[in-house]
Amino acid sequence: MKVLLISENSNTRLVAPFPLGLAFVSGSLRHFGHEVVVLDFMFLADWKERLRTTLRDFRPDAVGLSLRNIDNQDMSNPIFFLTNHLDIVSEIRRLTNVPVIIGGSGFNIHPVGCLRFLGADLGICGEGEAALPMLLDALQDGKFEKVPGAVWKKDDQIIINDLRYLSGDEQWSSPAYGDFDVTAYHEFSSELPGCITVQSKRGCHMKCIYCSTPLLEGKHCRSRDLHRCVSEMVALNAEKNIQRFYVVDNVFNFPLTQAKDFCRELIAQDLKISWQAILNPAFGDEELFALMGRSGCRFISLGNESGHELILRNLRKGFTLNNVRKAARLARANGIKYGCFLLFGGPGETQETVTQSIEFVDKLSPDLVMLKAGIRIYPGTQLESIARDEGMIEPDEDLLHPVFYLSPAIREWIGGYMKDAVVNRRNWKI
Ligand code: B12
Ligand code: SF4
Repeated sequence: MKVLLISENSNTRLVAPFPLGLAFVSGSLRHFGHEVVVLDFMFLADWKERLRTTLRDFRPDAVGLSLRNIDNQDMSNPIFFLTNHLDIVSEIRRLTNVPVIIGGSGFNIHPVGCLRFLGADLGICGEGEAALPMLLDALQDGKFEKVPGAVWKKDDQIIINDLRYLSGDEQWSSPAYGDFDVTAYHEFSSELPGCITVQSKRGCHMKCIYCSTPLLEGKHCRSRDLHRCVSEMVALNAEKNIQRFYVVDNVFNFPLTQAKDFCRELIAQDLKISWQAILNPAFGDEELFALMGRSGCRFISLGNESGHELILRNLRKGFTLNNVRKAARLARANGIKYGCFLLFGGPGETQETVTQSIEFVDKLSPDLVMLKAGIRIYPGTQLESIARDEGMIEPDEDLLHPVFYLSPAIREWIGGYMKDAVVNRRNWKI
């Protein structure tokens, strides 16, 4: 089949994120023998014109649209991106009547709400590599019930099929980096320097109360073939001179052996590159940090969210302040810069826990600190149950539009406090 794949994201806040998910999907469709054209809106001056000419020239049998962000997760200035996505779907509809299939990390947050809001035909919730080719087959016979993660309409109802996770490397083809302008992503500097993303595993076994990732990617880590993953970096470096990489794994340092093997693979290649990743301070020993430093890791996000033990427990982060201190010390000792992200306002947060968090992070002296107040409530999470039990959200609220949990004890005070906190602290941002 001829499939047009579209990456809608043109948000460059913090960074222009490389659309890795769509690159995986594109690689897989090609593997299954489909003809693919990719349209990436990130750097396009006039997406409407490009969409029009591509649909006219390519004449696809289906359009796959990848939605990365449905909102900006920012309570102080919430932006709901689905309104822009609706413009895109409407424009596709105006130009062609082939099926429009939606997927992507934003879509996964609220598949039914997104499908209804956008008036699209079909979607895939979860991983698209195996499911999209199956959905394309089902377009012929209408047997959507067989497609894992398919989101489809039956009479007036929207049905979501059970997800199935990719298990072996034979199902998990390499991302089609060549379908995208990797150089443009690499050279584009926003608040953070440009980089190209890679992924060595999916899933997360942690239980953070506000996070929907384990519901979508599964509660167990599934590792890719590390040699293949590193080979992708080698090829990007050799062919496109890509030097900065971002490992998007939810928790790079778990399982520990897999993280060490990834570093060893990189060291064996002796590349002149740098990379960064998101770590959970609970895991990691001296050997891991030494290997990370030797293999070119130059920045980690410590993902600590709070600097107060009670709040870490309430958020079920699974680590302690001592773990954070140790991770920061080992990072520093191995030439790795580190950033902390403080997410204020969770259950039990008070003015005292906020100020103690700030004092804790001050002592760590990170290279970057980001502050945010209010936790986006995602459907199906424990935070949703807490917010409902506390009457913080209306019974009929479906959480498609951004709704935030903010502890009443800091509601009036936190905005001004955060503004003051960043004034005299270098590298601190809201
Ligand atoms: C790494 C990451 C970042 C990094 C990005 C670094 C970089 N250079 O790219 C940083 C920290 C900078 C970041 C920033 C932000 N992020 Co972020 N990020 C992630 C994270 C952890 C991984 C994304 C990723 O690359 N995944 C790997 C790929 C392979 O997976 P995937 O994209 O989901 O693709 C699969 C499926 O979705 C599907 N699929 C994808 N496209 C398509 C298309 C079709 C047609 C089909 C059928 C299937 C399909 O198949 C793919 C392969 O299996 C996700 C959480 C998560 N676990 O998904 C959040 C996530 C994407 N981020 C999110 C958000 C909100 C943001 C920010 C807005 C936060 C902020 N307030 O600043 C910014 C926005 C940045 C921007 N300019 O757009 C949200 C988006 C949902 C939402 N609320 O709208 C997520 C889902 C986190 C969450 N649960 O809230 N992020
Ligand atoms: S460690 Fe990260 S991905 Fe895993 S549950 Fe917590 S916030 Fe989500």
